[in-house]
Amino acid sequence: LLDISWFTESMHAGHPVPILDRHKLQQQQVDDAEVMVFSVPSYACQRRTTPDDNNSLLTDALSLLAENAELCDQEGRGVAFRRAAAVLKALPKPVTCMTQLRGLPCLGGHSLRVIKEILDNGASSEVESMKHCERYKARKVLTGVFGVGAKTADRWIREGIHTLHQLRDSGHSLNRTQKAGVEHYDDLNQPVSKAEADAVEEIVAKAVVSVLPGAQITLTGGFRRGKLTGHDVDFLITHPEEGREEGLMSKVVSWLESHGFLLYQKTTRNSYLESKDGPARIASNMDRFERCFSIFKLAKEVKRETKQPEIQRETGLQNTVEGPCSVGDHTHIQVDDSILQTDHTSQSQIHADEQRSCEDGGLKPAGHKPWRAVRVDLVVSPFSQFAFALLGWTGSKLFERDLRRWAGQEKAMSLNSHALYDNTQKRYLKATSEEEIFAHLGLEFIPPSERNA
Ligand code: DCT
Ligand code: MG
Repeated sequence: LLDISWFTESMHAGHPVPILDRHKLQQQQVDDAEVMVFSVPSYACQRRTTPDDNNSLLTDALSLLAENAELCDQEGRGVAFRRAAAVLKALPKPVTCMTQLRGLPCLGGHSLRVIKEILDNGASSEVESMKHCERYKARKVLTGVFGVGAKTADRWIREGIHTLHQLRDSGHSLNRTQKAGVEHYDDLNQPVSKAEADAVEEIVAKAVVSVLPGAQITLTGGFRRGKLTGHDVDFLITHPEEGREEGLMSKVVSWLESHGFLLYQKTTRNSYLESKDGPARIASNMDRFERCFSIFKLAKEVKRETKQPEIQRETGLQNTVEGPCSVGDHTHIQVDDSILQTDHTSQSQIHADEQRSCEDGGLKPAGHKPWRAVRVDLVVSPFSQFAFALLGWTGSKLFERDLRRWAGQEKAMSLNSHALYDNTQKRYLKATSEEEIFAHLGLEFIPPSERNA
């Protein structure tokens, strides 16, 4: 842990340090042995970051600054604060003094000032004043509406709209997504629990197997990384026979709609077949899979066992995942009709109760409605791209960003959620598991539960 490579690298920019200097430096570090100096690699995809955080006071502050930068449409500043927070999140112990941070990567002047102030005074004045800033609060409220981004929020704020009431009174016409966002505002801003994610998984599994036996669904996103809550639930769907997945999404969506599980859905069709440049040459980070952004209507009191005897899980294509996220990593669905009996009952109960509940447009207390709205993302991938899609959709966002950066800067490769292209060999590198992709990239395999950068 008394790693001085940071010093030699930064001071000598790649030139070897005379051996004597190295000894002197090492000795100096040993003299300060009371202070544990941390060392972490600079790419998030080289680090193991569990969902635990030993430095949440610092990382919360930096994440808030990142969020504010993103809300102001300043992506570069946002990423810089996200990187600083991620480095601190990877540390094995709480930081107690600035000396421990010497030479850590990704800590810029601004982040270091914020950290120092928190270590000295317990809080950052910048972060505290930001939290109370009217503009920040308005941005947060308005971008909290599903379908409203930073630009739209800012336009409204310039017109004096700071709250949902003011938005309603403004007479602005909202698009279909934003209307759903306002209507289910409170529910969608309430974190989704793992139990709720499991309940959604059961429903999606039933839908998928009903319309295409043999299809497989995998819980991705934060829940696959072992997080206990999330802002949505993400799923990847595929079928082992390439081509069978075509047309699957619309059937799944129809099934879910006809069973009363969807409050909102918007499906974007896949566009990889239109790409003439090949799957790895996509300019934007957005992938081209068929995707459904949806809002589920989830019964609040789901009378289910927490174990899921109806669903047989098997591991095939994917990794063996260690830790808390191994459950549900890959679901091969064979569902007994009994769970749907429960679902039917709860859904019809919901419809009955609904008649009595008042529609409030998301602006009145939700009352005692027996369901809650949950954001769910469904993605369909052809089997040959599944490992890349799984890696891309597991996250975290910073882990993914750094995987792509590592591929480009260190390996002359292009990685996205469809493929890996080797620019030197001028060919695609195939993979049927995440492990193979890490191996192609010359990286130690990091399991999902340690990708929480
Ligand atoms: N993703 C990505 N780049 C983006 C958006 C998403 O690489 N711009 C990947 C990484 C995570 C995954 O898709 C799912 O996205 P989110 O649901 O937004 O992230 P999450 O980690 O699941 O976060 P949460 O737990 O809040 O849902
Ligand atoms: Mg998610």
